[in-house]
Amino acid sequence: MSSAKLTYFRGRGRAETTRWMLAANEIVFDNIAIDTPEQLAGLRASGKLPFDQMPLLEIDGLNLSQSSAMIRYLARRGDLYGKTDTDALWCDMIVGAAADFAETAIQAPFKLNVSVAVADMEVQFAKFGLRFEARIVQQGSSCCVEDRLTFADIVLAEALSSYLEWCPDILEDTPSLKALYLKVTQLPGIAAYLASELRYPKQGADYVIAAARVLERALPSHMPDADRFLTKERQTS
Ligand SMILES: N[C@@H](CCC(=O)N[C@@H](CS)C(=O)NCC(=O)O)C(=O)O
Repeated sequence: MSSAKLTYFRGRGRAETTRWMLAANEIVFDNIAIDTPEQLAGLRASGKLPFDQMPLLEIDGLNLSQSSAMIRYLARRGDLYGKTDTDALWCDMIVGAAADFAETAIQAPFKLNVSVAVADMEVQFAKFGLRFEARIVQQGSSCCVEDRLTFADIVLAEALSSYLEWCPDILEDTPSLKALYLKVTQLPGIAAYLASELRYPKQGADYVIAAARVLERALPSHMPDADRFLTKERQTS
């Protein structure tokens, strides 16, 4: 049985699509949480981060950087990239759109309040949701590409899972998108992952604070003591 290590903050963020892809492939993995600037410095000093950024996926003797590369590696490994070059192109286009769509959910906990976050997500759903729905209807299946499960379905379902946490009724008028979401979340590997301790909870202020602490960055300006993690030099410059 293959196993992997995924190093990131103690939360979903930009590591979550990779977790879903590992789960879809039924690859056993551990979350390695980075909680302090010192741990991040140690990780950077290890030479495993070619661009000094997390997440890091250690698998098959490789150190993978860039979440977009990780999900494609796992898609090829699990035969989840479609059958033809045209299928693969559609996977890439849908995954690109899903990443734009998901970004609003990733940014939600950084927003001024829940109303602002939900309003932003509704706008983004109006832009992308109906187009995803039309694409699935056109395939005549509950898949994004032909009638075959691909990583486009998995990455899209991951984004939808966050939207649903903020806007529980959002899929009520898009039955095909809802069917895709249900199909993916019922895959054995994904269902087991979602029920496990590996799945971090919905992201909130705790995650925003933890990431700012590790990166020694300012918090969003509406949060109290927003500069608390900035080093002295950065506070005065
Ligand atoms: N495109 C990259 C973005 C990675 C990224 O921005 N990582 C952040 C944490 S979420 C980071 O490590 N920032 C520190 C830095 O850029 O130096 C990916 O998706 O993996």
